[in-house]
Amino acid sequence: MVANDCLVDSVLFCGGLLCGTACAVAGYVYVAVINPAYNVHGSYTTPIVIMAFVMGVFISGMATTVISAGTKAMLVCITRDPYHSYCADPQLAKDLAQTRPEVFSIMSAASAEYTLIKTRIEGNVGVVELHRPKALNALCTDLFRELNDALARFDQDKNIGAVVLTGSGTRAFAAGADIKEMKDKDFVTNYTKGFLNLWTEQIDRMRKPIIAAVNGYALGGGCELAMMCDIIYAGEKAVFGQPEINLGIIPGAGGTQRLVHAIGKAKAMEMVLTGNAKLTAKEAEAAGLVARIFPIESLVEEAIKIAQEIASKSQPSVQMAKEAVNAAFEMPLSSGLRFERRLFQALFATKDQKEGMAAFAEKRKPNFTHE
Ligand code: CO8
Repeated sequence: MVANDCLVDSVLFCGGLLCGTACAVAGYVYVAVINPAYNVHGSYTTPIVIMAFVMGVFISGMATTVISAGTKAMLVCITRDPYHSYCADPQLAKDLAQTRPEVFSIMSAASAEYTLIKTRIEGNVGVVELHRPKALNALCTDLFRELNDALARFDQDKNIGAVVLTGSGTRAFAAGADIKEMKDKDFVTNYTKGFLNLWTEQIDRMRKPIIAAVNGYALGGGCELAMMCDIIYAGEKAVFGQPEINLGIIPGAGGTQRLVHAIGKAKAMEMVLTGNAKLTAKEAEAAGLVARIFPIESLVEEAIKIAQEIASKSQPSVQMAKEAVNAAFEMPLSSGLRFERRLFQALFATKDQKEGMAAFAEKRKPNFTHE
């Protein structure tokens, strides 16, 4: 960025000088050649040339503001990298991307720089891999900063219809929150700084579906992170557990709530109170926590395939369907049914509903435009 900024500013500075010189030459030509009668004593030449130069620089200065903004915006579009081509302070840009994701909506997460996660795009699907293999992808503040940033960008990217979240390697999705980072925390700081709030805010407000592909351990915060997603697929060796009680704490991001909804009170209570009762992939599937099990080597590929299928549908319908299903956790049945009915009725205002039904009647595939 700094390099690009310097380049842009140098070009504009030279442009200013050139513009000033051109005006000075024009002034000289006017008083000395075109209209010498105006300057009979020759005494106006120097002041007029100087004034013309100053005016030229001033005019180019005003133009600079406009051109500079335009040029830098163009650089963002071309390089698709606002952290390093747009803003002089990459950390500031990252903070801004987190608090104001819409500012970076033209950018894709696939081109951003991360160290604790890896991202890529496969067709219309954004893929995020938690990447701390030596710590079994333990979840720390910096990892969540990157994860939230990537998710916000995928949510803003209109070419992305769904996201797959997985862990690097085959041993772990995530072995929980980073115990070494957490061990010295205290109540007052946790409370006043809202520990965990920032971690979970972005994933909670995602409009697009997220599929968790759980390849190995999903323990503590890892299990909770998987449950924050909309669908969980498991590799054959996946293990789900809430071992927090063994550390003198309890689950803090859904382990006592979402788990109960997913597998019922008895199993959830056993897992949370003993910390040692874990679910294998098969048990998790039987209990309803996991939608399907795949061989470990094809897990992510299969998850991406299903995410691509979801991404190929009308995005307004997919997002409303997600909202309606999630409402079942929050609302009494009668309110949930009313909410569902309103969304159902509203979808008849979309072009995709017309297209979907016309395509069925004409025996062809629908071409959704997400409008
Ligand atoms: N935090 C930090 N480091 C970890 C974690 C963790 N949660 N889990 C594993 N590691 C590290 C180990 O310290 C070890 O590092 P090193 O090589 O430097 O010593 C490395 O990963 C490999 O681990 P092990 O040698 O222990 O590997 P094993 O195969 O012997 O055991 C286990 C694997 C069973 C997963 C074991 O590592 C373990 O029990 N880990 C801790 C699991 C746990 O207690 N998780 C819950 C943490 S508390 C929590 O998650 C609170 C949730 C808060 C909300 C979060 C919101 C999203």
